[in-house]
Amino acid sequence: SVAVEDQKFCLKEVLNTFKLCLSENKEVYLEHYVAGWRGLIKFLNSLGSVFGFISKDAVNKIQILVNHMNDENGSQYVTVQSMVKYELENELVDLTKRGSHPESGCRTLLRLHRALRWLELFLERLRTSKEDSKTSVMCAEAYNESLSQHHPWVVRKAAGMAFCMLPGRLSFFEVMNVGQPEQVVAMLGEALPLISEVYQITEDLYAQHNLLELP
Ligand code: 1Q0
Repeated sequence: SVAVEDQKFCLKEVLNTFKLCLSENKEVYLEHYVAGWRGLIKFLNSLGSVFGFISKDAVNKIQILVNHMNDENGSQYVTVQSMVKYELENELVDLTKRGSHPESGCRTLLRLHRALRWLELFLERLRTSKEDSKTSVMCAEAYNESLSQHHPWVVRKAAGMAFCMLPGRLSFFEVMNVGQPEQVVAMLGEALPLISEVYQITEDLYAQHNLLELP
């Protein structure tokens, strides 16, 4: 039925949300950014409960952003650019150490932004992988090159153990629900430039405002 189909992860769907993320003047819409992550979390959840601690944190971060979007100042949370401007101008961000704004949009989005770099690296590896490539290795390499630098030892350890539980390349491709491996590779080739662009625009914005190390 339609309802069941809706529950199923579909890479194309995620691709579409990342397409919607960028406005004409290259601002990042929070609504679609969040929707993109929702789709990815759906995928993660379908891989099993060992990834629960990861999806739980991601869901929590998304919820913080959605709450900002829904509260009375929601109109300031339309794009990442407007969010950054609003929170900085109104001193709603803890800049050097954790204080009275532990759930600022800026620090919360930064965590997802760093994870987006992991995703970019991982998907690029998947795209260029060979039949005998191991998803766990590709995932760990991508993680070590990006997100792991922001995680304490215990988290790195737990993440490393979870990666070992990833399904093999072919079943991984099947869960993406796109079709034959060649089609998955083609779609990844289409998705990656979009994800990279969203990442780079956010990265530049955060760098420009000195927000890349928010506590
Ligand atoms: C497929 C395997 C997924 C592996 C995801 C790699 C990320 C590992 C991260 C593990 C850490 C999670 C525990 C919590 C960490 C927090 O301390 C940390 C910092 O936040 P804070 O508030 O303490 O300062 N949080 C984070 O770093 C955010 C991590 C968010 C990770 C979101 C991952 C969503 C995964 C999506 C799966 C995508 C599958 C890719 C293939 C799909 C094809 C398009």
